[in-house]
Amino acid sequence: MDCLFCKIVAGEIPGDIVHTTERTVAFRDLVAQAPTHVLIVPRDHYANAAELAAGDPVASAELVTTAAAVATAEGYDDYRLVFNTGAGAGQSVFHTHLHLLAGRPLSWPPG
Ligand code: DGP
Repeated sequence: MDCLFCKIVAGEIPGDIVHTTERTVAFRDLVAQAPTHVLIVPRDHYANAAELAAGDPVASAELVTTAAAVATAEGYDDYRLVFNTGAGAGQSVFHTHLHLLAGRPLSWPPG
């Protein structure tokens, strides 16, 4: 399967990896939208958050606990977690990824 994030997980292409767990890998977003912008992905390929939650609920929960650990490690109590699902909502890579954004004021609603 030609999947960018599978290749980062496998070490086939470089990623700025900041944290790993049994089921997840966290690496910095190439197009950072905040001082901390990290993507947390499952090691296994699922197209989106709902498919991951249905197929591997333990890994799904681990995305969130990994994001919290990264936020804490970077010194943030306040942060935003985002799953874009579908091209119309801004998803461009179809391997589940949780965006962790922190380090600047985050307005609501998002754009
Ligand atoms: P989304 O638009 O929600 O599918 O998020 C995909 C993110 O992936 C986007 O914020 C940019 C990031 N991205 C795209 N290509 C690469 C890459 O090669 N390396 C890294 N680290 N991030 C990437």
